[in-house]
Amino acid sequence: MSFAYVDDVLPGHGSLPPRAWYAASSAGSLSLNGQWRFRLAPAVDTYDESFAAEGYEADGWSEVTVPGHWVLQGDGAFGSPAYTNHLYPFPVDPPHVPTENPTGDHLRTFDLPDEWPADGAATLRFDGVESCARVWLNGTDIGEFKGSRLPHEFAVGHLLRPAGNVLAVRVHQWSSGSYLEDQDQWWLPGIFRDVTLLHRPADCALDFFVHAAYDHTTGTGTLRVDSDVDGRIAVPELGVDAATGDAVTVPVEPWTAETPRLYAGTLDTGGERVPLRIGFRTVVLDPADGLIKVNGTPVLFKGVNRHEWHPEHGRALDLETMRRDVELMKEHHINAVRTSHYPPHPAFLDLCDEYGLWVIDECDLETHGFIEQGWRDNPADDDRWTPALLDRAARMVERDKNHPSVVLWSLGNEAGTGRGLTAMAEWIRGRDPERLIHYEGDLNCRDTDVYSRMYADHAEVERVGRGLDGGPASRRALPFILCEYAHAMGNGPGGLADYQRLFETYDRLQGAFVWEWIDHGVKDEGRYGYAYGGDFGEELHDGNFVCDGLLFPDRTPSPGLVEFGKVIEPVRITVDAAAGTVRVTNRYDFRDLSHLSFTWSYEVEGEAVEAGTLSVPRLGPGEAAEVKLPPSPDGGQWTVRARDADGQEVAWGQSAAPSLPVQPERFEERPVRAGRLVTLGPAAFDARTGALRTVGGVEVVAPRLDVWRAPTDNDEGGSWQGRERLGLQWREFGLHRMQHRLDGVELGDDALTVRTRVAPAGRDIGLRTVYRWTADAERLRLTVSVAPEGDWRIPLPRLGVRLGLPGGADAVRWFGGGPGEAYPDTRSAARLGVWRSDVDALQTPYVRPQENGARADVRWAELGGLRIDGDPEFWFTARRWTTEHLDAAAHRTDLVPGDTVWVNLDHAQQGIGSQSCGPGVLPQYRLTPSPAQFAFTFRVLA
Ligand code: IPT
Repeated sequence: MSFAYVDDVLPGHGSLPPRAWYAASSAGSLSLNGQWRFRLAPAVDTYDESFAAEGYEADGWSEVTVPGHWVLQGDGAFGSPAYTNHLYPFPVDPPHVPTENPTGDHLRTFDLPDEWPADGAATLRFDGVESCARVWLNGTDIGEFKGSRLPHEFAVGHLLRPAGNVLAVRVHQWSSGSYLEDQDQWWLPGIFRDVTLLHRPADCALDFFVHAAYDHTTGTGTLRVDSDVDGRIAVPELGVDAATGDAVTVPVEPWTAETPRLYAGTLDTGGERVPLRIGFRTVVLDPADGLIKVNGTPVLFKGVNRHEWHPEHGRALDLETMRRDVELMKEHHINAVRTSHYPPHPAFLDLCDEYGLWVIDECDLETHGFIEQGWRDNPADDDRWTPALLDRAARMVERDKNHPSVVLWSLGNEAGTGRGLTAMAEWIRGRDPERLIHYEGDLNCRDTDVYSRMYADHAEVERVGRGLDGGPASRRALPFILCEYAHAMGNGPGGLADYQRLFETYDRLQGAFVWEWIDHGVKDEGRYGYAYGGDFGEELHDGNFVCDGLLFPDRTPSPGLVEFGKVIEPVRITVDAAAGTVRVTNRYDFRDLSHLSFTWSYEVEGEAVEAGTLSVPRLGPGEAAEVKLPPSPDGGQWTVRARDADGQEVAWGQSAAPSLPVQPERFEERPVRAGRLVTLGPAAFDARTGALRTVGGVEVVAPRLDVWRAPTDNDEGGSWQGRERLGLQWREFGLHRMQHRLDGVELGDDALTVRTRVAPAGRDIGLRTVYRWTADAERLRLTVSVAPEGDWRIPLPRLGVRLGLPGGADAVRWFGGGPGEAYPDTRSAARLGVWRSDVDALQTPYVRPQENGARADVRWAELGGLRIDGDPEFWFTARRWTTEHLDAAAHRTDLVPGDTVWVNLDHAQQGIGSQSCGPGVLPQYRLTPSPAQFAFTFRVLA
């Protein structure tokens, strides 16, 4: 037995040269997906190779589903997933891997279908196996391979027989390839993409390269299909019927992500007809202005980083899940995807062609763990590894080259710098000079066509936009993108709108990709809800850093996605109520607005009183127009919406909120002492403490000052960051254990005044807090005055009061921002209106529980029989557990409803930022302690 291939730096032996992938053709194929016999061994050499021989009886073997990861099957009997961000989960000694190398032997038998032609050739294709596989067919060793998220094909025709074929695949979790696959994700071994047997008739297609350029100056497309096997190309709709290798120029409609026009065609090589979907487009880096242009027009990427994820199946995604991703992206106006950090299932790119998304296709290469040793021994800078790197580059480019959606090739992620990367770039340029090259890890941009960064803060991005970024001159000539920004871990990301303003202001900034699309939570209904790093007892792990997406693991959009969708909406609608006008700006790069219809509504107190349609001139990309609104009385608010032909809202805008009605101070009831109580209007208080007991008969847990929130992942900040980490500092200052000292309860003529000082043990900082209660016969008003004392060097998490209502409180109605959660720097999607919900639905179920669920700009809220009016507007939060419970919870299942509904009425909130892996909260969203006064009026609902 030889296992030298496992830690051999070379990529493999026996496979066919890589070539274009296509979903189907006239040639027959047989899916080998399904149930396979399976046996797991703790080491490469636990079992010999006899299982691959014909006639082997797999007695006592288990089964797994292919495609799939064995660690996600067998209820824990086949090991567990393990999560690390960048640390290798084994000793770093390239190219060696541990003796304890889980090895899964897979076996299946198959018969050829009756209609399978008797003549010869066939190819066995693996679309993805992690991380190293050795393959036998009918007892013959046909080769072995590495490169987990890349296809590998073998010629097997000579080995096939009509029935009883035995396919044996031995998969090793760890191999030299693991050193090249150190992406921030779960380690998930297995045959996780399709296995297919392809009939290869005589004169079948081999590899072919569809070149479909668009000339925007003439409106023509030029098609040339280079094919290893000569044949004919037909595109009936264009009247094209040409030989392979010949160029044909015809008038066409171009392909863009906004207008994904595809032409159906075929490649016919005599023995095989391959359907083509041709999109004509030309991508260049324009030397005149240093911008990435498609069909002559600069593009702005409004992108996401997409890992493949399914909460039960890991990276084994079915077509419906891929389609769901694309549909959700389109619904939220996302126009670009970086396939972080490996080529996706090839069918995903078909969907990108069809629905329209710009794609940065990224190679399956990351060596991030070498950063721990200052990049010494980095495979990306070691000639011995270069063949493996080139193999990966070729497998990606050859597989995906016929997709119009792919506009940039990315060499990989976080692989340092080095000769191997340069070799990849040179090879790619030679093979496909019609696309651009991306790589972020080299600040000198030696191999790339774009200056790409991750997590740069707003100020730096602005400097780059202005061309003040310094660096090598060659880099200054390049366009800029953020291949990662706005780390969407937990609550957030904050600051998206502020970034978008920069991207729209400076041409050189060609957009950005949110990190990342989906939380990689592993479904674990009973125990955790969703598991994250550490939940499987991993030796090394990075906790919930694996849950940092815009979608929850079950693909429910998080508030972050709703915010992102609003920030990047393709039409900007700005309503000026005073001028009676609305300004409509077309923010598409290619489309006019003729597919949209516009309506207005005029709302008073959040309810529409009048509505109508708005006629907006046909605006081309980048154009804007001012449109008159009908005359209206004062005091209301305008909402203008744009909808597509299906009635889907594509954009909206509101006029500035009308000012709050001034409440005349007619709260003249007198507080009266009655035994242990003080009564005041509809309320009763504890006479000793001044604490509110009841209002209009409703028992309450008295409101008192609250500054604490369960720190968000962005409050906590990344451990490696030198930045101010607020979650830690807040605890250090004791903001989670503030003490409330009572300094006096005073009964005045028309007010009950309670004087306090709120401060943490061990510190001299504090908040002088005065509660002034006034009332009329029905209404009770609380005015809170806060004055900070001492040297507050940190912002407050929040500033407001918390009170408790009886647990029966459920239905909620409010007039304010909604329908979803919002914080100072995540509030673009909140629109003013009257909203209804219930307490459970107000919660945002972050995989690791943390502060969530605030509603912005609330003017009044009704809950538990009470109506609360704010003066001024407030942030409203209600939950069935306390902030302390929320703070202590590690998983959703730790949150157990109690018998009180806790309500926070906040005058202010600290922003969210994106410091879980990026910049913190911008200065304008910081809650700096300063004197404040705010009021709430309570009354019982009839
Ligand atoms: C960056 C990685 O490219 C990405 O894979 C992911 O780990 C992300 O961070 C954080 O979630 S690397 C960053 C530590 C600079």
